[in-house]
Amino acid sequence: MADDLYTPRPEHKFTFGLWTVGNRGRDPFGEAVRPSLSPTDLVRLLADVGAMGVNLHDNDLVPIDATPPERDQIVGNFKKACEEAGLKVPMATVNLFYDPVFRDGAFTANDSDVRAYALQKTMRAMDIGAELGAKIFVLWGGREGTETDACRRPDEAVKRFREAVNYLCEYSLDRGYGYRFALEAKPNEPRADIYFPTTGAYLALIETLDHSDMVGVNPEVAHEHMAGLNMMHSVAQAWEAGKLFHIDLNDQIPGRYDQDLRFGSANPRTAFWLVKFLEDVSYDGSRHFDAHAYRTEDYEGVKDFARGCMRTYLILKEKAARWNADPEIRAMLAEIQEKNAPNEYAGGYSAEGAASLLAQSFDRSRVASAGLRYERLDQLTIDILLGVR
Ligand code: GLT
Ligand code: MN
Ligand code: MN
Repeated sequence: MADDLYTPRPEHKFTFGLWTVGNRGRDPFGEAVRPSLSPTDLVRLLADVGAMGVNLHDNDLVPIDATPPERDQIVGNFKKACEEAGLKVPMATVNLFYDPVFRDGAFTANDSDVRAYALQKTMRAMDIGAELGAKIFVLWGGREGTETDACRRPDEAVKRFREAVNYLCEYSLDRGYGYRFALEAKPNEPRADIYFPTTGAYLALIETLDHSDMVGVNPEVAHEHMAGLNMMHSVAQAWEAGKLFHIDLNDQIPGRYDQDLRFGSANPRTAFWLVKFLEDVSYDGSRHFDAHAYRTEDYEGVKDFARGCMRTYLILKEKAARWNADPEIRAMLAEIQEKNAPNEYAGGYSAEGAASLLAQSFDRSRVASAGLRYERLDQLTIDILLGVR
């Protein structure tokens, strides 16, 4: 029974990027440690471990210099491999960071030819995604930033980025692709500073777009942690705004380089609150893992890594159900709820309500005298997480 609970099934909507299980372990100080696997081999690997889908950048699949006939053949073969393996392609994205042409950014670069090329490359990536059935298009502006702010004013970068996203929304509408765009923030790395460093920054931008309904966010655990933030809080704000279009699950020790660790492996407690939130609100998008295996692993280890991401998610999902059903926790939550009775300002502002609120006297010392018992509540959480409850 327990094992069955932790077995990934298509309805769990677990997905991985081609670049994640295909990561060869190269880092700034060392060469690749794993041989390169073809995209179709990676699709078979993902089917093997029980994923529902695979996501990709344009150049994870089609080399940047491929001719149109080569591109058609590669995409056709990949589509067939996904169908045979029973894998979906729910999300596509574009690589606007690897090629030297993007060294000063893509949509925000100072050279207008670079900006035009970035748009063209993105439109072609959208064509590939649409052909494979993707409905979510992620934009991660990894190079949209600076080492020196002498090169441009950040407000100019904001304007350029907005113009690009507006253009891409029109392209999707024009082609009838039905995409929803998910903007992914990161505070730094590979640039010293990246524009729109947090999910909150993108949420503010989205409201200024021509087609704001088509654009949401793709928060990543590691990126919010790199900014010292609480991932679940960012996700909850996006959710409340109707903007949680996609999510990148992984892990990260704060204050380090971009680690992209196996989901839940560094901070299982914060991962628990995140999983509990996603399950409590019935988030129905992909649970996408944007992480990679340790450099110590071969492809068996890559499978261990991928299985581990999904297993940890399912364990935490089961712990969340246990937490929600726990009688002592429920009683404590009911007590918290009792204090949440409607009062003078609950129905919104009125002159009479304001007058009555201004006239009210509050017994501050009585309110502040009783302990709130959050220590006990948190320890019950820890007991559940550590498996003694
Ligand atoms: C890159 C980055 C990720 C982004 C990917 C999408 S690529 O690996 O580190 O966080 O989600 O472009
Ligand atoms: Mn990352
Ligand atoms: Mn990511």
